[in-house]
Amino acid sequence: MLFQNALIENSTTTTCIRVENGRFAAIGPELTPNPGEEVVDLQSKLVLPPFIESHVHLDTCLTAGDPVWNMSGTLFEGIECWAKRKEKLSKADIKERVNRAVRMYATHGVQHIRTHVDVTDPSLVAMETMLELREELRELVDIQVVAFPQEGILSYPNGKQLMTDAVKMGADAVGAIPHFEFTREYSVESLNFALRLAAENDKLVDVHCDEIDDEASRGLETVAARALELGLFDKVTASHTTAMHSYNNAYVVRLMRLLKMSRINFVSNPLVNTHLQGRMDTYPKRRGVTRVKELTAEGLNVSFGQDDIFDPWYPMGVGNPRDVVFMGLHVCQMMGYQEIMDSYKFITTNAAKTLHLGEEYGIEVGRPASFVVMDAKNYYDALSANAVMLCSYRKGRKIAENVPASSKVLA
Ligand code: 17E
Ligand code: FE2
Repeated sequence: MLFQNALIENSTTTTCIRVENGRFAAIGPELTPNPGEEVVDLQSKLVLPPFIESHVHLDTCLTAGDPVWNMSGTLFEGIECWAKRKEKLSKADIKERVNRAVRMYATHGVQHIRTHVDVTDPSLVAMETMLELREELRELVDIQVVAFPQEGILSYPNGKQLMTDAVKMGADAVGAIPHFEFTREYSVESLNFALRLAAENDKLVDVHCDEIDDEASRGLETVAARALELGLFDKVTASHTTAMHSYNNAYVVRLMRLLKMSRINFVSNPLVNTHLQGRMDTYPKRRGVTRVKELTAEGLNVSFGQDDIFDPWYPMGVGNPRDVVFMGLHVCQMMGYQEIMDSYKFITTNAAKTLHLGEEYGIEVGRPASFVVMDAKNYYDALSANAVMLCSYRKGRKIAENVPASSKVLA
C-alpha cells in the first residue's frame, strides 16, 4: 500500500510512505506504485505518529456524579467520592466504561494509553479487569497498567501487600502517592518501597507526586534520588508535581541538578490540575501546573496527559489530546511560534519516551505502520483551527476515521 503527498511532522515538502505487512517498508520523496499496489492520496495533509495518552485513570472514567458529585472541586473530595463508587465496582461495569472510553480515544487518533488503576481495594477487581482489557483491546490500543495506590501504600490497610500482588498479577508499572500518606515519614517510606518493588521486578515507575499546592510537599526529590541510586533513571516518571509550581526558586535550582542527574520523565495534566489546584487560594490564585517550560528548557522529558474523563476529579473530557495541549500551552505560557509548532511532541514523541515504546513507535522504516492524518498542513494550524483527525492507521490497518462537518454562513 502506498500513501502519497504526506506532510510528515510539519515538513513543508511531501513524502510517500509504503506500508507492507503492517510496517513502514519505505519512506521517500518519490515512490512509484508497484503493479497492483493500492494508492492513497493524502492531499498534502499533516501526518503524525499516533497520539499517546500518557496519564489517565480508565478505571474511574465515566462515573462523574455516581453516586455523588464532587462539589468542592478538590482532589481530596474526588478521592472521597471515588471511595464510594469503588464499593460498586464489578468486572462488567469496568469493561463497559473502559470500552466506551477507549473508543472515544480511538476517534481522536490515540493508540497508546498509560492508565493508573486503583489498587487500594482488597478485591483488586479493577486491576484484574484492566489486565484482561489490555489483551481484549489490542486491536485498538496498547495499554500500559500502573498499580496505583489511591489511598496510600502505608496509610491504607495492607497497602504494601496489595501493591506486591498487583505487580505479581502483571501490572507494567508501580505507582505511589506520597502527598496523600499520613506523614512525611510514610511518604518517604512509600517511595522507597515503590521504587525498590519496581527495581526488583523490572517494572516501570509512575508516581502521583506532590499533587498539592503545599510548597513543603517534596516527594519529587526522593523519587529522583531513588531513581538515580537504583539505576532506574528514565524508567521513572513523576506525574503532576504541582507543588513545584509553589516551590521557592532557590530550592528549584538545587533540585534541578538532581532531576537532570536522575533523567526521570515528567507528566503534566494541565486540564485537570488547573481545575483541581488553587482551591484554597483566594486571590491571587495559583495555576497549579508544574514548571513545564523550565523543565523542557533544562532538557528534561515532559509529556501532557488528560488524567480524567468525566469522573470524580474532572466533570468533562472526550479523550481528545488536543484539549490538553491547548490548555497546557496557555497555562504554561508556551505560545511562541516554534513552541506551538512543536507542541504535538507533548502527546507523541515525548510521551513515547515516558512509556518506553522504543522502536515500536515513530514514522521510520521497519517500525509498525501506525500514524494519524490531520486535516491541516502543520501542527500550528491543526491546534489553532481544532482540525479534524481524518484517519488513524494502526499497523497498516485503518482503525478510525472522521469526516469534517461542512458549515455555511447564510447571510
Ligand atoms: N487520583 C489522584 O490522586 N489524582 C488525580 N488527579 C486523579 C485521581 C484523577
Ligand atoms: Fe492522575
